Amino acid sequence: MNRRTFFQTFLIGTLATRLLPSTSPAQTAPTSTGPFTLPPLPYAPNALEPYIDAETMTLHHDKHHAAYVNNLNKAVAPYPDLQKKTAEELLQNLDSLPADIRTTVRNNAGGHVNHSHLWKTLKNPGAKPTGKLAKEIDQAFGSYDKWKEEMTKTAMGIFGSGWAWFARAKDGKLFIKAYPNQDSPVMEGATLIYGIDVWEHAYYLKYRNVRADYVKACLAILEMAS
Ligand code: MN3
Repeated sequence: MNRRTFFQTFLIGTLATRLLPSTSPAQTAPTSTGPFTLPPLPYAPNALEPYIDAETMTLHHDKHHAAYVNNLNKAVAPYPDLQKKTAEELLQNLDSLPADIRTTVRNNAGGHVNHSHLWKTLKNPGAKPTGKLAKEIDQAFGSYDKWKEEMTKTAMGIFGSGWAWFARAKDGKLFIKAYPNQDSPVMEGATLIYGIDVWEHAYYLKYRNVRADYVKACLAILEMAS
């Protein structure tokens, strides 16, 4: 680009910026298009305070979860057949995916599915599970307090980034298990019930390095999807 072209481009760019209304569609359009979409948070970002701060919720949902959705859309963009599948179906059939996108789909479909469930299971104040699920927890873990101990132990035992998941296996059995990165019980055909996200992006602004306090906060606002 020569000097004259540069200034012409600069001038046109400047004029265009000034002429465009501030709410132009170009500025509010989603950053990526594709079959997968970011679900809205089902409450205001400050709804979980003081347990989870509004800034963390906003970044976690609007940036981190959005990035998983965008990356998943980019990964399946060259594959029309895969665009028709749900994120859960992709995760349950990783071996059948083209090798060049397998890891990307594992990480980002996992991130999308895990976070989509997470938002639905947080409520301030949280509530103890009731009904059939409460009875099943007592049978499988001894009591709700024992279940909480097991969740805490699992969440605290994860080295690096990952999740502690409480889920129902294909055979109907309840289990608690640690998963690295964005791996998900959904990969094994299990149904998600409640997860604790121990990636530092989920807590570092408020809790810094003290994961134990964050895990305690999570268990105070949990609302199981039964
Ligand atoms: Mn997260």
